[in-house]
Amino acid sequence: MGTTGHAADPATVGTTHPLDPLTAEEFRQVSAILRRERGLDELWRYASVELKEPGKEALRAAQGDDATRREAVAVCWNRQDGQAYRAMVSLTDGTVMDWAHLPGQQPNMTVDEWHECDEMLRADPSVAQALARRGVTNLDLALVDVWAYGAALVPERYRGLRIGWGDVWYRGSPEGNPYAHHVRGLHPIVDLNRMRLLEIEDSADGDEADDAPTVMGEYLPALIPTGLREVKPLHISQPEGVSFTLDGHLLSWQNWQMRLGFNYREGLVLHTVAFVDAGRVRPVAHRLSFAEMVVPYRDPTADHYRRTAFDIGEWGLGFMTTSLELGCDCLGEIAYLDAVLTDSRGEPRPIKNAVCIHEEDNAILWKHVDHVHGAEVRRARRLVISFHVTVANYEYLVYWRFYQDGNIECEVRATGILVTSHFPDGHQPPTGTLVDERTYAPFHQHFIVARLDLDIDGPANTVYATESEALPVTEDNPHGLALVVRNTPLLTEADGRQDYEWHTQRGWKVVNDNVANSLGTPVGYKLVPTGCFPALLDASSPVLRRAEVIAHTLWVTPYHEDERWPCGEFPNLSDRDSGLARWTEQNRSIEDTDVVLWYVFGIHHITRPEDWPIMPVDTVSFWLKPFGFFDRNPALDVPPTPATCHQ
Ligand SMILES: [Cu+2]
Repeated sequence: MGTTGHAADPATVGTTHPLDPLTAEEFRQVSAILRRERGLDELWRYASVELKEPGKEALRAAQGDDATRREAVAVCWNRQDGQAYRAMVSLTDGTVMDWAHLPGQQPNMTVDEWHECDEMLRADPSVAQALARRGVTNLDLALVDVWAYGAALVPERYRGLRIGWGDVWYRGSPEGNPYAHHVRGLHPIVDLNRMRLLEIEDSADGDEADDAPTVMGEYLPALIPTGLREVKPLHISQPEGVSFTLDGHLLSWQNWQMRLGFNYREGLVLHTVAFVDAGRVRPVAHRLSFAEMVVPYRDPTADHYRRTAFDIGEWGLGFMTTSLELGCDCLGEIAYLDAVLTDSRGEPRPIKNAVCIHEEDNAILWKHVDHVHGAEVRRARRLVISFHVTVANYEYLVYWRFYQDGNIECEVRATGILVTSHFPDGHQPPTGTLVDERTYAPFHQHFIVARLDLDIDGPANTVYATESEALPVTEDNPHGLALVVRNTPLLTEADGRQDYEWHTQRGWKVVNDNVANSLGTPVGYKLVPTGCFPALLDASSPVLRRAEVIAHTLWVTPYHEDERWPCGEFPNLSDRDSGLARWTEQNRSIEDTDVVLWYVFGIHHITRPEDWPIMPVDTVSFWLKPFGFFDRNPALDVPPTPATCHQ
């Protein structure tokens, strides 16, 4: 990761902190070491290479020798025998420290396989014939989008292979939307290791060419049926520069400080988030990231029943991160971070402008109008750290926002192109919305699992479920007005499995019972559960078996270095997850210890006609709000801007 933009200090770029992501040179070293020591040749693919982040102890002793050691973890597999391995590589010593066989595991899908598979299939005569039967003869307009399988749905004859299933799409014109026209009932099944077609499922019955509806699936200005409306220019100007500083990967703004990381799977990672309170650095979070995203399509028809994407575990938010453009994606005075990852040969693959850092005006922070003094008002400003991910047809835009009053907001916007398919004359399937002529968009859900390793004023924290309760009408409460709050400590991992409860307005406070504010109450942060929804899945559903995490809104575990992936390390072709549901069977104590919260939120996507042909952003978020972390409003010292806002 390198830095560009206004805020980076060129003098400090390149200084290595133990949490800095691997550099292009370090990725090259990893593949060179594995080539030399393990004979990795062109038969092998790399699924992932990432920094082995130092554990908490090592970080605390960051002045010591251990903290400066650089280590990487690589997952790779041999395409000939399909066997996967995890390598621990010491960059400091130039050696392989550990080489572990991973029998029966399929590492994540790679971008290279996605492209190679599309090319291979479009060159295959049987795909061409199937398309010709449907009137599509220009293969340059076709796209085959390969998806990962869940083990339960893999035909018996292909068990154990690294297989994928494909959807076929075509553009209406060379510049047209690649996902505008779905080819119904045509699904190639592929062996990704041999990169060959195993079979084509083709339900074409008769003349399918006449069957395709006329749809308007375009969004480019030249292709839409209307002209463009007028808007006047809007400029954001910070003539004296920004209020944040970016020193290497260390970001500081308005009492906040944190380190920015990036990897193939989580994309952006926020490390060691702290609030500087009257000169004291007070930890809030050790590490914040997205650990999984599960997207089951809720349509049992032949075209959609396999559509259960694990966008993080199967594909990787980092791998799917796209470059941001000034003035288009981020407006104003922007600092960018570049990222670097690897391709499936282990070669560095840079992503220019991967992460955007900027300040935004956010209307009012606080205000009061007094009849003597008049109005006293402060404008709110927030620091936004964002990255954009394109997963085939869909975009996810991730925004972490830090506020002057200690709030943290995590927002996700989904946009891009809906999966649609058409249906014959007659009734449309009941599990989607009609969006165009004989074209429907299946209902689906996006479950995002945020991994929140909070350290509220230190690692020893307890999570409390906090609920409101109306007391019954009694002599002391004659009007039934009394409202009390019940705080229930979650003591074990079984307690830590929590669901949202509307009737009690349940939320969760992460409290350090060992540290009190000046009011004498323990300091805490509250997870405000917005954007959550129930799984609505039968217990026997294969996707629930692979992603038990989505059955609850919140899980709490004691911190363990190896517990990172809630649906298991390798969800690709998984049968049952080996993540949160398994770890929490131990029912470990989560009281007064270093806890990790796994918050499940996202979009229950009941598709709309307005989501077609390109979807305006659907926005969800959750908040972490200080609750007794400060003694009073911590933003009293925010100055009036401009000064005339002060009477
Ligand atoms: Cu959606």
